Amino acid sequence: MHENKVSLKHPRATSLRIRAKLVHGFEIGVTSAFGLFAHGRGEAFDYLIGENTTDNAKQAIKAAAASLLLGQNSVLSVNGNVAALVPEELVKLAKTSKAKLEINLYHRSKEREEAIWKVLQDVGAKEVYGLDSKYHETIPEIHSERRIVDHRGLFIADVVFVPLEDGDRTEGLVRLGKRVITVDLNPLSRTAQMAGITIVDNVVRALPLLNATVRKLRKESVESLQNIVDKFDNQQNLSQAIQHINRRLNGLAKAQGAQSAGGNPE
Ligand code: PTJ
Repeated sequence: MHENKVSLKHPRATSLRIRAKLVHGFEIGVTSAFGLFAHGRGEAFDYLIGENTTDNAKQAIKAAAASLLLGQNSVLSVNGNVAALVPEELVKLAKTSKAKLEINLYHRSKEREEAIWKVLQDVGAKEVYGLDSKYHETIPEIHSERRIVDHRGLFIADVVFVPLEDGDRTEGLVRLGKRVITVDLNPLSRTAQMAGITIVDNVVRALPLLNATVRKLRKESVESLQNIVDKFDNQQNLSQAIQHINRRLNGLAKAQGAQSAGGNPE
């Protein structure tokens, strides 16, 4: 079903429209079948979070914006899920933060790379790295297909934005000394735990906010941007994300209990 066919009156219209975008991405060869599973896991966490951008996510977004602006060589890594969900926002972010775009897939295939490149081109991307094998370089620290990176992009990057990432690559990139920023609805995932900055939010809500924040911070001095990054503590932020879920579930459990008439009627 195309996203426009989802009735806006449906109580879960937003969630269904996001699903429809991913299914469309799958049908045109952009998203992998594994990407649909990954989305299901994300959806479950979003349900627990309350499908809203939390204060701790906003703090992480601010630190991410400052970090991208500070990077000498910031690279936004594009996979099949983000290409289906937020292609325009990614291309905008590359422009506003002067970052490069690189297609880097876990379930790598030439066909998917080409399909993603087309989606990015359709929304205004002029240059995308990762496609030309002439520039391919292998990072031994990474074991998946993601170890093949572009010499002009991820290989030399100091700041890398890797939304919806797998734990192995995050670990590998951190080991290489890169500043890793991720978006992950699961605060317990290995990626969320390993990254330098984890935005615990749905990528469809986080990206527009990240773009707006980059635009707001663009004129700030290097010192002031550095101050924002230095003040950010990812472990504390993740702890707040987990506490948020905890509080929310406690509140819901109490409200549920209050509905009880007392005892199980025979
Ligand atoms: O396109 P490819 O081949 O590069 O593959 C992309 C996927 C996402 C399939 C690949 O990176 C993968 O397998 O990722 P994981 O290890 O399943 O991790 C994805 C993480 O993203 C999980 O922790 C999910 O909870 C989270 N997630 C899923 N959907 C969203 C999300 N986080 C934010 N926003 C979402 N919409």
